[in-house]
Amino acid sequence: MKFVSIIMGSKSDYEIMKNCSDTFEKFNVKYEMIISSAHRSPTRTKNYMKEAEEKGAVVFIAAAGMAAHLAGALAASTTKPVIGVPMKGGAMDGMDAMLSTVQMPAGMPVGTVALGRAGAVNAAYLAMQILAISDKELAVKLKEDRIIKEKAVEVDSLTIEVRL
Ligand code: RP5
Repeated sequence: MKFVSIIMGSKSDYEIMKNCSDTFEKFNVKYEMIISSAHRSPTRTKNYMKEAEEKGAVVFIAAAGMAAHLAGALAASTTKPVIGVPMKGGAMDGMDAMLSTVQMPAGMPVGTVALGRAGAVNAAYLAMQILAISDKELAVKLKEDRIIKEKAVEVDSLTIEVRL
């Protein structure tokens, strides 16, 4: 069973990361979601990651704020793709998490997405695009979703459009 694993550093990350799991629900993609911290529960994080890989996790999504080391810590112990979602909050409102997540050393990638809701949603889309390489049905769903989004732009425009 292939699935995506979502790990967040704190319950305070859940409100944003629900946008990630909701996106998987919308596309009927299997996922697991847990809270585990690189700093507060390093053993739980390490053990979960090993178990998840054994069970079939093919992509990991890690969300953390402040000195955000969760995605990097996961990337250190797997060659599966790791997507990092920096969380807003703290004294620097996410700039610290964004730099901590994105600035990985060469050879240890973390695909870092945006801060906030867009990042949580895009983490799911990026994971699905990875899965869709070997899942034709999902690839079709993602293409259909793009068409829906494109049409929505035109529909939205029509409600306010002014042209000469
Ligand atoms: C990080 O510290 C968590 O991912 C969270 O974004 C941030 C603050 O955590 P809490 O103090 O709200 O639990 O590890």
